[in-house]
Amino acid sequence: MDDLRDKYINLIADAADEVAIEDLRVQAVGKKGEIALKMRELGKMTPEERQIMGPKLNALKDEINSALSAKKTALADAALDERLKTEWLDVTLPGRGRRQGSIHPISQVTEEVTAIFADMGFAVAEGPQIETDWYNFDALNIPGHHPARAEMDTFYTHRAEGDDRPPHVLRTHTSPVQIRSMEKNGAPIRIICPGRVYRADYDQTHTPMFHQIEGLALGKDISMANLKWVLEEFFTAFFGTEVKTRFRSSHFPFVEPGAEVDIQCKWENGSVKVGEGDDWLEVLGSGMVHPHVLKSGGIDPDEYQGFAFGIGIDRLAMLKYGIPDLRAFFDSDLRWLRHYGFASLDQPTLHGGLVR
Ligand code: 2U9
Repeated sequence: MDDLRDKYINLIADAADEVAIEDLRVQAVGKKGEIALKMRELGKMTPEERQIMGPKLNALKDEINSALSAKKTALADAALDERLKTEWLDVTLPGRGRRQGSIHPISQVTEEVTAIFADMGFAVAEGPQIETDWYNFDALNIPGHHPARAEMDTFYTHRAEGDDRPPHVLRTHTSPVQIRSMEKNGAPIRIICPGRVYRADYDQTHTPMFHQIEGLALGKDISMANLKWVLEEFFTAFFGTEVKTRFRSSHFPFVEPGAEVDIQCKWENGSVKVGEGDDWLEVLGSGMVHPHVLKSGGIDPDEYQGFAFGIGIDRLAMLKYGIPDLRAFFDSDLRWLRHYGFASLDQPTLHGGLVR
């Protein structure tokens, strides 16, 4: 019994890993292990011998089991110590930088412009980019023969052969949105319509897709004076400095009278500064909505009248943020986007300030 005990206690002490411990367990105290064999021999003994040997064998079995489990714990602890020595990390190291996207100047300026007009009570309206020729032209007092249709370099969709219906167009301005809004909500109304528009033109100052914001305010007592106040209020908030405007009489089929609007500026070393000097820069078209257009939108021109205006977002962005070439806006060049883009958590707002 003592030999058996010494043998297993020594073997357990020398075991190198958990596999060896398991082998020893099977060999010593398993169902067919050495202790079990000895237990079987009890049957051949006299009752007196059995009374002595039985408890001794049980005690030996308990002792070996305890030694096995103590060694198992010691081995697991040692393995953990070993892992902790090699597998560690320095939580004080700086993190790996993640590349962040940026807000495109057009999105930025659209947000700025809508915030300013929202403050003056204008809601935002949107509509489809593919329009019928009625919404894009006829409803806006531009009939089929009108030269303005040709001047707009319109993109037409294709009709199947034998289909004589007029083709759809890519909207050349966001004005159809205002017609749809008039139809849907009637007057009074105060909306701005930002969005993409399309004209077949491409050079340093024109891209076939660009962005406009148009505004419409209809009521029973709205005049050009209101238009002038709203626009001056807008430019002053947008450029962060008092901006004078100059209205020049002009013609657009959808307004009567019509006016082009210039803002006060100064040229300095080839770049333009808004809100100072005595030069003028044309930025906007506007006027009192033509009675034909009001009728197209289902509004009685004897009851309501109001103003409308249109402005290019891309041009506004170039002016405010000193961006030289319009075409680069749509090249998706990451270097350009990083340079001219805005941090998503650093968006100018009306309350936080629109100008840095
Ligand atoms: C309705 C009635 C009238 C919107 C107007 C202009 C004049 C205009 C240009 C400015 C720069 C287009 O992006 S641009 O090239 N826009 O000159 N826009 S009046 O008149 C409307 C619109 C909708 C129902």
